[in-house]
Amino acid sequence: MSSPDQKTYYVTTPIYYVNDSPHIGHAYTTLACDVLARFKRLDGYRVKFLTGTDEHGQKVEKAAEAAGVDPQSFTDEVSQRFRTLAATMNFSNDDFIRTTEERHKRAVQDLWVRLQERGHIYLESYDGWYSVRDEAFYGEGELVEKDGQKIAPTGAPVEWVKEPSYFFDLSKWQEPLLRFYEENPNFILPDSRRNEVISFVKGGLRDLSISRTSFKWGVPVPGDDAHIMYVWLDALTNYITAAGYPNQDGDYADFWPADLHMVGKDILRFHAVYWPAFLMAADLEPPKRVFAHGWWTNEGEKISKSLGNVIDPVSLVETYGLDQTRYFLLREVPFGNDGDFSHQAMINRMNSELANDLGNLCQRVLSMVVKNCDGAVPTPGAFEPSDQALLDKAHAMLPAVRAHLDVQAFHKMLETVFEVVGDANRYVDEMAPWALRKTDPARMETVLYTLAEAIRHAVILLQPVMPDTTAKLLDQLVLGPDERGFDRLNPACRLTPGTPLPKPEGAFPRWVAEEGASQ
Ligand code: ME8
Repeated sequence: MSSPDQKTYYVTTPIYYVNDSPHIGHAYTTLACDVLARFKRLDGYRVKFLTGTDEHGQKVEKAAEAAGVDPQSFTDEVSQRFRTLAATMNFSNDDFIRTTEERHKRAVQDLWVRLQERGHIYLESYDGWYSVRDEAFYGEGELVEKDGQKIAPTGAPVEWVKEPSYFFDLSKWQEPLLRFYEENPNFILPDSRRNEVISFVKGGLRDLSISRTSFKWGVPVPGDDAHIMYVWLDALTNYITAAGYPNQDGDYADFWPADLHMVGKDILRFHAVYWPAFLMAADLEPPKRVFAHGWWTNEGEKISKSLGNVIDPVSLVETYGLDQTRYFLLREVPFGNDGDFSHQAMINRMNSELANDLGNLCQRVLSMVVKNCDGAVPTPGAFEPSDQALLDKAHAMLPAVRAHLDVQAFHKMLETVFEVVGDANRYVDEMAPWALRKTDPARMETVLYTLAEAIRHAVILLQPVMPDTTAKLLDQLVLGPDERGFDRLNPACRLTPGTPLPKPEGAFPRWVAEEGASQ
C-alpha cells in the first residue's frame, strides 16, 4: 500500500503499430522505460509504467486486409505478440493499453468534445499529401521526387488526398508552444532534438487535419460518424486514457502529467508539438518530458523487413541470455544517439564487463568468504583509508546514478556502477586477501567485508537493468525482499557479520562460440 504523500512516477512507451511483429527497436524503447520504472520503484516511488498497441488507422486496416482477416481479429493477434515480448523481456509494465478498448474510445471522444467546446475544431476539406506508412500529412515543400514518385522526408511514399475533414487550429499554438518550451527547458531531451523541434515550430504551424472519411477502422467523430478520427489524435490520447481520463480524480490526479513519454526520434514531432497543443487547447496539462532516443542499425545497415535483417529480441535472449541482452542494449550506445548492433560487440561486452569484471568479482569474493570465513559474512575491524575509499565510492553511487537517470543517461548509470566494480577488482588484487589469510586473518576479514559491501551496493543498483541475475546475487548475500531497495544503500544498513552465506554460483557465464558457428 502506498501512503498518500508517496512520490509518483508515470512513464510511457509509444503504443506500437500492430502492422508488424515486434523487433529490437520496440524492445529497446520499452526496456528503457522498464529500467526507469524499476529504478523509481526501488527508490520509493509509486510507479505507473504503461505500454500498449496502436490499433486503428489506415496502415493497420491495410495490413489486416493483406493478411485476409478482419481488423479486430488481426489486431487481437498481433497485439498479443507485444504482450508476449513484454513477458520475454521481463518488462514490468503496470498496464497494457489497446486503442480498440472501450475505455480508450470513451477518452478520445471526450477529448474531441472538449476541443470542440473550446472552439478549436472546424470542418473543411483536406487537399494534400498523406503517407499511410507514417500516418502523417506532408506539405508539398517537404517532399522529394524519386523515380517519378513523391516521397516524404522519411522515405515513405505519399498519396494525394482530397476529402472533407475536421481541422484542429494548430497554427494558433505556435506562440504558446514556444513559450512552453522556453519555460520548460527539459521538456524535450536530448537538447539537439529540442533545438530541432523549436526551429520546426518557429517555421510556422499549419492547422492539422484530424479526421478522415475514406476508411472506417478507427474511432468515429462524436456526432458525425462519417468521419474517423486521425489516428495520431486517437493514439496520443492513450496516455491519459490509462490514467483514467475522462475521470480526473484518482490515478489522473496522482499520475498526470506524465513524467516521461519515451519515444524514438521518428515520432518526436507528434509528441512534442501536436500532443502538448491538443492538451493545452483542451485545458489539460502537457506531459513533463518527451525523450527521443536514437535508431538502431544492424551491423551497419538500416533495419528493415525488405532487407531481411530485422533483429528478433527473442532470439537475442535465447542466444545470449535475458539480462545480458538488457545490459548490452543500454550500455552499448550513449542513450539518445543512434547505435549499431553487432554480435561481436554483444559478445565483447558480455565477456569482458559481465563475465570478467562483475561476474568474477562476485564469484571470487563470495567464494573466499565462504571458504575462509566459516561460510558467513566476515567481521570487519577498523577500516583503513583504502577500505574507506572503496566504501565511500560505493555510497556515492546512488546520488550519481539518480542524477544520470533523471536525464535518461542509462550508459552513464552503468559506467558509474562499473567504475566501482573496476575499483573493487583492483582493490582485491592490491589487498591480496588470499595472502592475508595466513599473515593477518583479521585484516583479511575487513578486506572481504569491504568487498562484500561494494558488491552489495553495485548489485542493488543494477537490479533495474538485470533483474534476474541481480536477484540471484542478492540471494547469495542472503538479503531479504525488504533489504533490496535503495533506502538500504547507506552505512547503517551494512551486511550483518556472522550471517551464514550459501556456496556461490557463477552468475554471468562467458559466451563461448560453438564449434563451427559463425561468431
Ligand atoms: O510510431 N531503433 O508505432 P511504431 C530504435 N504507433 N527504436 C525503434 C526502431 C529502431 N530501429 N524501430 C522502432 C508508432 N523503434 C506509433 C506510435 S504513440 C502515441 C504512437 C521504436 O510501431 C521507437 O520507439 O512504428 C519508435 O518511436 C517506435 O518503435 C515506433 O513504433
